[in-house]
Amino acid sequence: MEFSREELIKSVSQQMPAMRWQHTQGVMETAVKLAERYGADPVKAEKAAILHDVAKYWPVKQMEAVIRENDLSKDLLFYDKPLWHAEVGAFVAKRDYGVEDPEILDAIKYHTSGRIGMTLMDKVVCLADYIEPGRDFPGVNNIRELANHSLEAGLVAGFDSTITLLVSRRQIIYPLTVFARNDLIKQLEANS
Ligand code: DGI
Ligand code: FE
Ligand code: FE
Repeated sequence: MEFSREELIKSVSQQMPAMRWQHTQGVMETAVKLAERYGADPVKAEKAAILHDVAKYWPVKQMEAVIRENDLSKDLLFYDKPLWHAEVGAFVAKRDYGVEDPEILDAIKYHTSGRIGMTLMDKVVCLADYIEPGRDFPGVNNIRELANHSLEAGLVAGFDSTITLLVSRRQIIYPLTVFARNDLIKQLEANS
């Protein structure tokens, strides 16, 4: 069954603390704006935004089981747990919320890491996650500014901030994040 917008909002909001739901509402609003600005489908962008962090508060063991028992990237298990909710979220969107649209499912799946060849929808959701009004981290206003002109330039700055943070903490970087960043720079160079 497909959920209506209202049913989706009701169910997803109950699965997270109020703060995280507030973040999700910010991502919804920002994803719709970016979709309108850059020619993506705003209804689909909002739906992906509603669901993007649906698995954020799942117990680690439960996420691990879903990754092991289903067709999800097994290499995730070797990398930081904060990455897992993205692929698990896409799985949940399909299994529990009846979402079939690959554009929406991929935007959820790649919202944390990005990927090579990000679709317009992937870019809209990932960038909205970085710049929604509730976000406050060093450089966020610069990313907001860039996002007015270019999805790709905004995303490169977003991934740079994540990678810089991970490096400063001596944390492991998920290779897909680096591939996504490099690919976006290639796209910017190709269009300059
Ligand atoms: O779920 P959100 O907090 O809204 O944002 P997100 O889905 O972008 O998750 C960001 C978290 O993932 C942040 O705490 C950093 C962490 N993370 C760990 N390793 C990596 C990583 N993020 C990326 N992009 N790449 C990594 O290698
Ligand atoms: Fe997330
Ligand atoms: Fe998020």
